[in-house]
Amino acid sequence: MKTFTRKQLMGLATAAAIAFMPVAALAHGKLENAVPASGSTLDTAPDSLRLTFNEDLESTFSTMKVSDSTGAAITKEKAKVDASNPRVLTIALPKLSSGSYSVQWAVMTHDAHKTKGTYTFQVK
Ligand SMILES: [Cu+2]
Repeated sequence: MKTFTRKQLMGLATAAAIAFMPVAALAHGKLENAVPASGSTLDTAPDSLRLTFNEDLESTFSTMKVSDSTGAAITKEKAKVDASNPRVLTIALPKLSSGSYSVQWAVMTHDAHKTKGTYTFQVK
């Protein structure tokens, strides 16, 4: 087995520290929970979507869009930050027929970090 010199180990530690820095930055505005969940198949169509993040959201810059399998937007209402929990973004959904739906979200947290993501769910 190869043994490392002290200098090599210091170099590795520095490289590891640099490698982890972008990961820490990306942790801002992280989606922690989604209802309906990513990849889920639902027996009953949900009447709203609820996304929970790890930081408080800035409502003006936090949006959600839901599209059907043809890519057509099905949400008419705007996403809202929950009045009782500033980490939660909700949106009302019209009556969904069976099919696959994709959710595109983009949020800005109170410290001005922006993140976005996409996930899908299905209605039986
Ligand atoms: Cu942040």
